[in-house]
Amino acid sequence: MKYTAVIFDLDGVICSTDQYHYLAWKEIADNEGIYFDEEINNRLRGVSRMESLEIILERASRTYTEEEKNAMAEKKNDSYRKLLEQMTPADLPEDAAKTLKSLKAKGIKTAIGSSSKNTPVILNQLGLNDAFDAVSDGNNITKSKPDPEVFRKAAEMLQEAPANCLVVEDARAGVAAAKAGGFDCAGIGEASEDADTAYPIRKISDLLKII
Ligand code: B16
Ligand code: MG
Repeated sequence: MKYTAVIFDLDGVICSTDQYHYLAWKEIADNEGIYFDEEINNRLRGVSRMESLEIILERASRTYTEEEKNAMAEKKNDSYRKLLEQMTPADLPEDAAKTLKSLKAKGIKTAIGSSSKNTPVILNQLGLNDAFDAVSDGNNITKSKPDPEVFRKAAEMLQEAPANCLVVEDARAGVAAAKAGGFDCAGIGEASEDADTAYPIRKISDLLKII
């Protein structure tokens, strides 16, 4: 067996909360008259909330105080949390559910490696509270992707060396984080086109052909 553990990114890999991030940021940008589109949104994947705001503000016509920025980030998070309330276990794609089950049956350890501080809320909404052997997220890191901290902490929790863990990502920042931490990476969506992605995949169950 090439890998003994899989570390999953959350937004854009296990679930489609990336769309909710987009809608919540779009509302903030529109209120301020700041240009924002899907291409800019792609740069926010895997990046922390405050760093995401800084990327959005690159297109702003004025500068914002720290107080204003904190208020905008809080407002975005409130809208985002409201959107998360609609999520139910039915929003867990069947392909992801099936893959998690198969990995467990093969004795492969699984973890979450997400930049999101809302990870516990999302896992709860999806009925995945006890689905992973470890959860490393925005609440236990000081630097977000492309820094490898979130994946290193996940590997530590699993008591596995990075070389034994496969990271699954949808974001270029996440692929860079995996590389910096010494992890091989399977990339889905935009991350499948990244030169540092060892295994481009189309769907999560493609992992079962790699492991
Ligand atoms: P929050 P991931 C990331 O999650 C998202 O991709 C990114 O867009 C977001 O800004 C970040 O979480 C922080 O999220 O505001 O909920 O703390 O892709 O690393 O699972
Ligand atoms: Mg992601």
